[in-house]
Amino acid sequence: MENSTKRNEPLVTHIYTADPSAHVFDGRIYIYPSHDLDHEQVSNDNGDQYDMEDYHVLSMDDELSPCVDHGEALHLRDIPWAKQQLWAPDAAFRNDTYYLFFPARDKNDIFRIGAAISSSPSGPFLPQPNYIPGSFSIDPAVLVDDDNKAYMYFGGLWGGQLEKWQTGTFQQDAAGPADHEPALGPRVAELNDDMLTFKETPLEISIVDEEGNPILAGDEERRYFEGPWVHKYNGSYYLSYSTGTTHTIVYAVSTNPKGPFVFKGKILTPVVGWTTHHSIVRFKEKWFLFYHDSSLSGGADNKRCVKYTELNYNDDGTIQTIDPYKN
Ligand code: FUB
Repeated sequence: MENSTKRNEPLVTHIYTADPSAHVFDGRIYIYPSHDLDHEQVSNDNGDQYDMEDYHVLSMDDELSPCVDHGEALHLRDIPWAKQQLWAPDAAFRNDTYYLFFPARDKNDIFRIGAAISSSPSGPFLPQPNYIPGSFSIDPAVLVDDDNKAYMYFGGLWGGQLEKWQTGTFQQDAAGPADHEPALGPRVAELNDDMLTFKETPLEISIVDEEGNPILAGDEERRYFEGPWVHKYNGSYYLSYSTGTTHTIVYAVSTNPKGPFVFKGKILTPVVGWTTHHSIVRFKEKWFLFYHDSSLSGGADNKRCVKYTELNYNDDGTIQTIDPYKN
């Protein structure tokens, strides 16, 4: 008999999984994670230890019900433009089609974002022959808004190469802003109706404090690092992300899907392992945080496991901070 899923425990233990993007499709929770390989790797700042080659889709009937692995949904060998490193994916449903969005290094070692399509939320997904024109960096997250407009959020520092795109073209040796300068923001681009191309040149999102001042690059407790996710709650847009070097999931709020977003606070305290990456989804009147840590491998940065827990709001719309290791 399959085991039921428990809060704050790995959804699956037969493979390593990370970077969960959760969605409700057809009344079921689908999770689109990275699939970490069981490789011994030395960690470096370029993220070479994250050498993933395929994606598996997971799903659950309900909270606490067994988590099903639907098997390989897309493999690197079938993506014509991609060379290596299938990092954090996301999925969306529109036009009666399921779309899988994913970053990978192209043949020139530049991270791009690709799309693949399926008639089923569990795949298999058929990749497009080329990456999305004008895409770069990592960690796509797609919001299909209530008016049916779709926005892709993306970008990540260090191995994710966002620093190299400050001029709009790839600059191999570009460094990030100085500590006293505004931090780099994630990018957002509205998608065309085909969901396979950008409607516009990606825009840099501004994240500001309560006084409207930009969060600075040296403010590592609050500045954007990677892993954007946008959800709506009571009509406001919540942008949540990883702070990278300080290992926290934080969030900022806006009335506009393109910002500016006002920084609010912490969602998730640091987890076991260097990276932290999450998604937020509503299911049957409850809100859930899907996240990962490295507990299943005893702390190996590149062997992570996806977990979930409930997320709660205060009356003023702020999110209660979660420490996943405390009851
Ligand atoms: O899994 C590879 C990378 O690690 C992701 O793209 C980042 O968000 C971080 O979790």
